[in-house]
Amino acid sequence: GNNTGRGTAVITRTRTKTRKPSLYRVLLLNDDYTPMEFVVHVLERFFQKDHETATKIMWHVHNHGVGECGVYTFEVAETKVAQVMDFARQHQHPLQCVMEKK
Ligand code: TYC
Repeated sequence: GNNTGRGTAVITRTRTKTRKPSLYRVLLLNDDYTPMEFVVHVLERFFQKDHETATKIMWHVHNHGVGECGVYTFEVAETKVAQVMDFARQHQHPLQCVMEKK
């Protein structure tokens, strides 16, 4: 409210510092060389997908060129991208993982 009832104006705080964090989509990109099983493993390991969901996402990326692994706040999305890129490089696969603001 804005008034106590005796003509005394009172400023009430309508928002105390809470702000919805921006969200980022983490995407996998298709390529011709990364093995399908490796992509499924990445989705299970870094994005907590079950085997069936991971397989569906992998086929979606394979068929459409790009697909969503998950939606996260900036720092979490950044970490996922770095982890996937490191893991792919360690295994010498050209798999690309990127993030985009929703
Ligand atoms: N196109 C790859 C193949 O045929 C499989 C693949 C799927 C690669 C998804 C990357 O993000 C990817 N082996």
